[in-house]
Amino acid sequence: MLNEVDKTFYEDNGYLLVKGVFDQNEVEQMREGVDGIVERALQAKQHSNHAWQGDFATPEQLKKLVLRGFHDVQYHDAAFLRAMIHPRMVEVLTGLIGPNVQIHHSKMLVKPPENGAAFPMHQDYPYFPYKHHTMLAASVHLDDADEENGCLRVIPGSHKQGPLPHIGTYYLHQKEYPIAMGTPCPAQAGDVLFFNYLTIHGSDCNRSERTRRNVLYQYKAVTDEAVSDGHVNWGAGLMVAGQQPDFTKAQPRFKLEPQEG
Ligand SMILES: O=C(O)CCC(=O)C(=O)O
Repeated sequence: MLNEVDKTFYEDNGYLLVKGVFDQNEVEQMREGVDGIVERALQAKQHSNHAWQGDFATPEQLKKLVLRGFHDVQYHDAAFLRAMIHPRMVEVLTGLIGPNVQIHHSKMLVKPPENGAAFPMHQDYPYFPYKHHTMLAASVHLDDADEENGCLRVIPGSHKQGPLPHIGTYYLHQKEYPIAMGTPCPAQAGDVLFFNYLTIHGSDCNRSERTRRNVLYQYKAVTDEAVSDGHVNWGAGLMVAGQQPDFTKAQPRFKLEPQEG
């Protein structure tokens, strides 16, 4: 599925759109998965708005914007575990990262019609910095996305600048990096946009009458080591492709403690 041209494109630009990684049936299972999580969150009264805050929009605009987002979706629905280790996904991952690949975490995001929240331009690096920068996002499209419903945007080649100083809640200064500066990456349901965690990216509000649903997986090379990681997740380090070459590192770096209830 991945040829040398694709690999060179990713190396040069820091992103790659791969068409049709998931078929209609797989997309449908994930849509049901996302809708089920939102419904169960509502029942559990954990349906809060996850729209990013900051000075990239006026306080009035921010009040209206809505984002439904939850982490580690493979613990909610098996469709997301199947997608995480899907042979077509793994084929691309091994082409871009190398033979030994681990999951770091996953999340889903739903931008509802008309007021689906924007993501100011940022790198993912500050959230979970690693030494060798192998981390990449695989954003699985569950709906067709275009500029109108707030598709992802990237700044091609920006990963080559290395880590950049981010402000406050981890986004880049919007005067220097307005969302409009990003190249829109329209995609269809079933397509996956792969982008390195140093690639500057973001997305505009959903101004359409259509929902935009995505599931995003972060993967890394097994040999890449955390500089620091505030992003502790169940399941981080599961092998998605190849082997863990160091027996002593197969255990999570985190201590598990039982919780009340
Ligand atoms: O999918 C999007 O619109 C942006 C997601 C994003 O930037 C992120 O989760 O870091």
